[in-house]
Amino acid sequence: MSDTRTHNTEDYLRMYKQMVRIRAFEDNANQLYLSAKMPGLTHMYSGQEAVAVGICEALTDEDRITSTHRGHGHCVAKGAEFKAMFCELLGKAEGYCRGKGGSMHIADQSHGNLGANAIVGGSMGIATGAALSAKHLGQDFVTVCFFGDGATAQGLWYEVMNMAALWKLPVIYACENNGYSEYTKTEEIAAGSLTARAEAFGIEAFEVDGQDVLAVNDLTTQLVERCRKGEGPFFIELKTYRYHGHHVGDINRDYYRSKDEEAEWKTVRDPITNFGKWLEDEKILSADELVAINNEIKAEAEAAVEYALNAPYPDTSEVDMHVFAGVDHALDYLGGARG
Ligand SMILES: Cc1ncc(C[n+]2csc(CCOP(=O)(O)OP(=O)(O)O)c2C)c(N)n1
Ligand SMILES: [Mg+2]
Repeated sequence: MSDTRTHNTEDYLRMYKQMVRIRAFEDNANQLYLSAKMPGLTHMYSGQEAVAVGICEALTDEDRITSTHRGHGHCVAKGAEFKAMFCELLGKAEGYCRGKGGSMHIADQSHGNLGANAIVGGSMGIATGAALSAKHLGQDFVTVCFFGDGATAQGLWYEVMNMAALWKLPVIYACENNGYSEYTKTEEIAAGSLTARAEAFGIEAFEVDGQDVLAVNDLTTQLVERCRKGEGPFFIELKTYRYHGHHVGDINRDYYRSKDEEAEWKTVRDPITNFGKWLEDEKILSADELVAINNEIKAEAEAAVEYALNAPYPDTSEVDMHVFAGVDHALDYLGGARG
């Protein structure tokens, strides 16, 4: 673990807890899906916790993020509550999007989370637009755009990087390179280095170990401060790994990645175990305290699942609520032809 910035015990504790909370959330979401209690599809964030937590810990509630199809970790790290998240996954009325978004479309505006997006690369324009609006309105919030390595194949990224660099927008493009796009290794589809692509637009680019929460946090803190001074945009490539298959039902992963590779990331490179060990070595937390935190969070997640399972579905009268910008807009859009 690298720790070049001064954190206090509270900071360390919050970062550790947030990583454990993401893992606990995903373990429960996985179980819900496997026991056929959850509709739709979901993509687990387990293994990538240090990225979301290291980055979001450097942001305020006013700072914005945009997220991806693998976005539960971003939501939790940016302050979302378990109950409303599980309700959203289960299509319940108390979900963040009143149950209409599901796993891949959670937004939480109260914490600056502009939303996840099932369209790979889809949030790049939204993040850049948010940064453009901040600049024009003289607001000093920063936007972090999370996306995967596969999304760097989308033409939109090159369009928004050009604009962001020209107009010096306060946006950080954070690429979570987990080594795979669905079932294909990144090195089989991406020529050259990702940082060089950002540098071609004159954007300062960085690579960081995405399993080291302190390294991620340290770098992001510096870049957020620089963004606020008008020195953005920036690009960060975070090397990480997803523990599950591409999605929860992906049973083919034995064919595209080896068990040895998986085992190495899940043991010696695990971001939570390593941070826990470091906290113990530095005498910040004892082994017993770490176990107590884990148990407490596990219980919190299980109680939230129970709550969501028993929560009501939205009333059918809400079926077209929040689907369009407004009923008048919807009628215009439909040419007034709604019966
Ligand atoms: C525009 C678009 N093309 C294809 C897909 C299908 N798809 C969903 S996830 C994914 C791979 C994304 O890989 P990456 O960006 O590396 O994210 P990761 O799944 O590894 O987190 C693809 C191709 C999609 N959802 N949207
Ligand atoms: Mg990927």
